[in-house]
Amino acid sequence: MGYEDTQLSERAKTAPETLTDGFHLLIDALKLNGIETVYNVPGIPITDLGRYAQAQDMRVISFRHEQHAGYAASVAGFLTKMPGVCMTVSAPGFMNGLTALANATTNCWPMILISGSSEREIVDLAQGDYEEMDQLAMAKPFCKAAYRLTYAQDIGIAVARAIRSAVSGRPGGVYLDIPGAMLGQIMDAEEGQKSLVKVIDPAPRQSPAPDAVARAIDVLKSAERPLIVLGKGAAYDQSDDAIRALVEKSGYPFLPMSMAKGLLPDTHPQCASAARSLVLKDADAVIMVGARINWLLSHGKGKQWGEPGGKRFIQIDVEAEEMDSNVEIAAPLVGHAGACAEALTAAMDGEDIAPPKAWLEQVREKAEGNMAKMASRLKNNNNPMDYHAALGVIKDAITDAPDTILVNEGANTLDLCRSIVNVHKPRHRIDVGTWGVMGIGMGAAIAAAIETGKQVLAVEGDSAFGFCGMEVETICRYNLPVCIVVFNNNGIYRGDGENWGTGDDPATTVFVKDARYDLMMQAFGGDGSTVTSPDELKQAILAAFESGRPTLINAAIDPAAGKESGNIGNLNPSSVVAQARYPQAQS
Ligand code: ADP
Ligand code: TZD
Ligand code: MG
Repeated sequence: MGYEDTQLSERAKTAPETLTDGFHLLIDALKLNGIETVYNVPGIPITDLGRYAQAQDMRVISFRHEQHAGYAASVAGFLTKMPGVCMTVSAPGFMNGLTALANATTNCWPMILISGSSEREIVDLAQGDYEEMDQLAMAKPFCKAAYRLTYAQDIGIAVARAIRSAVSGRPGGVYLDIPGAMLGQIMDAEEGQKSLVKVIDPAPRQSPAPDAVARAIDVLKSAERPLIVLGKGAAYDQSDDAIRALVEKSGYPFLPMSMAKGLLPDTHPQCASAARSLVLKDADAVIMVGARINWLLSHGKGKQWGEPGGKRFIQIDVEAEEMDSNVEIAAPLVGHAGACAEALTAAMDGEDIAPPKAWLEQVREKAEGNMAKMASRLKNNNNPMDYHAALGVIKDAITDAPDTILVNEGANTLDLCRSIVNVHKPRHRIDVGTWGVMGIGMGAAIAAAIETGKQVLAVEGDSAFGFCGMEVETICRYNLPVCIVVFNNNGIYRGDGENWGTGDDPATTVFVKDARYDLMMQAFGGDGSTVTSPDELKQAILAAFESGRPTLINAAIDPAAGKESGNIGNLNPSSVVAQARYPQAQS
């Protein structure tokens, strides 16, 4: 190495154009594989990496905090089926990005966190380098795969490996550690070019075996009350036509999980969202498509699911290990959602799998009844405005502009928006995902705007927004068509909580009353307004869609309208002791 280094250093003085370096090889490797956008926060040792990437015509979106850059990268992964890339500085920046990497892995979204790091020889001897941390070891439990680069000549293969790890099989987060000095290593430009690797077929399509498909058909033949549940893995697969064909050919009612809403329009006649309790309880055969039977579905057990053992499951998932995770799977179909859906649809030909009419009628009747009940609540003119009235306006706005990408987080703001606001197109709803994480909203909104160029409407609880609110500056800086509606009920779940002790501190769940979140947007040159009625909200959203400008609408919501923890209050631990001590405690 020593001899070569001297030679290259000599050449660097006289003919630098014949050389390349770690910075440029990394950029070239990403671009060669179709990655054109990076979400980052600059600093040592990656500031110049971002500059050079921009100079090489990559889109480099700089955030105010790495967590949101990371969330943006993960959402880009969900929307595009290519890993979203986030770049961070060492130790604290890396750790800020790690939450997003873990969240991406939990959601099965492909993402690569590239982080600068300190020199290994100093880290390994714990000699106290600038922002020292053994990042590779730290990252491993939080992602699907983690790699470290030591030599610039390995960048090509490492980036290829990272991309393949992120998108193949069950997608997830990948960590790529780049010690600062590696970026500065130089090598012959031609050799460097040759060292790059273009990933061929990064996520090879997996199809189920014919006998597995036949087993699934057998389950359907004996089903009286079949149901299809669509999850965000199905939405991710981008095989929208195959999923639609499965649903429509079978004629079965379908239930979309929150981010699968829009895969088929929520207004589709077979959509059973408004009869959710009924279909979960009474179905006797359930086809799960890219949806885990996890806490979001009560683990497939309990009252919600009716008689124990009363159901047989067919599960379509790219991850074989997912089968039998919570309940017995009668017919596992391991493969990509589209490939499995196609195989299952084709195998239905000539088989008696049609759903009994009585079941379809029962579901339809229930759904229509529930929708009618809801419709009247959405048109109320209560003062102060409640969630239902405000969401009625949002529902109409999305129906009139179905290309809008809806981002949604909060507790009541999330649960009510999910059930009230219809989504009409695949991958047009992004929310808190499997963890129910707060603070994903601005990263998601920015990624949605950058990756699709579409109008984004982010419906945010005031607490949820607080986790990521500083990114309104990022939205203004890049002049993105993002309209944020903050459902401002003065707090977490409700704005009327009280201190249960004798002190003067506010309750743990309340914020400054009647805060003006709209002024935050104005501070950076965007449009902001406060609204207190459904009509004002409607006008403000229309104006934002019309202008396409960064907008924040501070929507005052009745502080007493929300429920503790929204729809999942039952998950709060409780004790008889606590209930005896605090009469205010909810049982
Ligand atoms: P939801 O929260 O919408 O119910 P989950 O995140 O629980 O969905 O489940 C997504 C499932 O989809 C995961 O088990 C994952 O392995 C699977 N998955 C991811 N991508 C694909 C794909 N392309 N085809 C089939 N399954 C997939
Ligand atoms: N921290 C993180 C990262 N994720 C979380 N889910 C929470 C904390 C706990 N949490 C929820 O689960 S919802 C929520 C918190 C803090 C905020 C709810 O308040 P909101 O919505 O203002 O966003 P509503 O409309 O007032 O219910
Ligand atoms: Mg709130």
